[in-house]
Amino acid sequence: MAGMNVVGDLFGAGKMFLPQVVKSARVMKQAVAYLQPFLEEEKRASGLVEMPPKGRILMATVKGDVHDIGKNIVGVVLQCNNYDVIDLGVMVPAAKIIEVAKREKVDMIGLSGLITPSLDEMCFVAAEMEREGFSCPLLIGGATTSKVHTAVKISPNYHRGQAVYVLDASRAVGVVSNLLSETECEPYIAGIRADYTKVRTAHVANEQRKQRITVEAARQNKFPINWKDYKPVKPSFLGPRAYTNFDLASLVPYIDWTPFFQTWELSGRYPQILADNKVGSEAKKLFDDAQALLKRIVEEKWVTASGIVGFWPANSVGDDIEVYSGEPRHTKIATLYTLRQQIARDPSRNRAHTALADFIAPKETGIADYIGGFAVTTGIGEEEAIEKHVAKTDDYNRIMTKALCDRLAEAFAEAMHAKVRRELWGYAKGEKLSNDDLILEKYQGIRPAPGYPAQPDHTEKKTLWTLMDVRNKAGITLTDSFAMWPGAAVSGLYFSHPESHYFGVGKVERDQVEDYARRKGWKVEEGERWLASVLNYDTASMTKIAAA
Ligand code: B12
Repeated sequence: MAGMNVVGDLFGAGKMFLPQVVKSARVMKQAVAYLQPFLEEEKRASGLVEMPPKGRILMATVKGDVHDIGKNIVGVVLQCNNYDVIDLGVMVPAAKIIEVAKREKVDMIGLSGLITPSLDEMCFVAAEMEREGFSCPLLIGGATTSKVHTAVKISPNYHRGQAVYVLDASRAVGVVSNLLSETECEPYIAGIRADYTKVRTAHVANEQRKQRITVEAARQNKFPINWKDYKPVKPSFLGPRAYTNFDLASLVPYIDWTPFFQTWELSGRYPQILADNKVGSEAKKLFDDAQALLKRIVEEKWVTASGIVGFWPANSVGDDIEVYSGEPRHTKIATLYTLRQQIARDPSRNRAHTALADFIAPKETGIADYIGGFAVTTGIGEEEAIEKHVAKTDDYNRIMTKALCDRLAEAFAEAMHAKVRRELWGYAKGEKLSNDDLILEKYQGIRPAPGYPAQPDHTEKKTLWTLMDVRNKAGITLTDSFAMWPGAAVSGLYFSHPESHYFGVGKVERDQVEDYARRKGWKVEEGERWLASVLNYDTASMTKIAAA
């Protein structure tokens, strides 16, 4: 245990890398598991008292969210530093967090979330902690969280205690030890409060500076495509087609390894990272371990790759995309809703205010255009495989398996997109691109995902699920917050037009939210809830939570 404290200190000081820490934790856990009965016996015989943990921390991925790889990493790092971690797993409702926190008398609560709807849920947990009289610190982490959101939205819901944003695993121990230190805690929290007040002020000033134009004006400046001479390619089939047992081995060449190293906090692009002066040697060991495990996952079929793709006749009507059952286009079977950029720009720069609908031929052109959709996962069997093949004490391989399944999911999306372009839709039959070019997205057409910057509304996944019966045909379900289960999953739309491209909608104004809500059959508050992360204004509902 004392050895682990050294490991923890070295990691905190930037002298050890995350994979080394997690591997050290594995040695410690395995040694402790072996020694436990002897230690107990010795303790009993000699009356020795065990060194108590430095503090007890409850961690949970919030309700509706499924990803826990980052939270697991933080948990291991904290355990290395002799903190007692109670991990409630994923999709944990606020009531359960509150109940366990009270029962276990924890010193701190840590929340994690990957997708934007989780940000609202975190505000709710903070408000519930306030209501229940908690005053312990609340740690906030996960890919979708930020210092600004923690300061502006979460903190004001929790006056009795302090919400603290933690960027990554390497900061976790420093933050926790300050918060639990008798002498440091008060000045540390005072520092955070002062910092967050500044962040809030800067945020308001920043938002006011970023002027938006009306949605009507933005529509007048849509992305211009000359439809006159354009003849869309008809996909080789219409409707959905499932691929329930896709060849795992064929996905491996499509893996983009750079994000894999990011997961392990080793920064640099693959393959250069393997020869990097600072992290190269650790990156190489990590990569070798990953290759060995990946080989087992693929050869022993630890997981099943299951996916579905579909194509439909489609035309745009304003900012909506109408999806039809077939030709002639009499029966509309769905509408896909898109959001439009509203940022005020220098008119001389002549840049459009784009919405995804701009990439589909408008209905009035009479052009027979098409749209595609997909949902893929490589997470079926993941949990079971980890339980079966990896020891409970082996955090390194447990985290590694999850990281590899996530990489395979992204690779599946990439492989399927290539198959769609070259064969299933077939609008780029002669395409020949290297893996590097694929990563650089040098192909024709895009596959934006609900939740990504071009379509920040996660609820749009529901339409895809209905159109393709994704739940039954591909085995992927949606949570209350529209996260996908299994977690290693990606879904989105296919656009084929050569000028279609990725962009960020950015912040939107109330006029567009009202219009979007009306089109989707929502109350405005519902629109504000699902678009919370891209609103250019503060909503009454959030102010209410903050004031509660
Ligand atoms: C890799 C990745 C994926 C992978 C795996 C995700 C994962 N590992 O959880 C896959 C391909 C499966 C994926 C899928 C999706 N993704 Co994704 N993905 C990413 C990406 C590129 C990196 C995330 C990651 O794994 N980081 C590494 C891990 C270790 O970091 P981490 O989870 O953030 O954790 C660290 C810290 O946050 C912190 N931390 C985390 N939790 C906690 C808790 C506490 C208490 C503390 C103290 C600290 C702490 O410490 C951790 C370790 O350092 C991000 C973009 C980015 N750069 O962040 C987008 C991103 C997270 N994805 C996003 C989206 C939208 C999706 C999808 C919805 C897309 C879609 N429609 O298919 C799906 C959702 C999947 C689902 N199941 O529902 C958005 C989310 C924001 C949003 N708009 O909602 C992002 C931000 C991309 C973007 N810019 O839009 N994704």
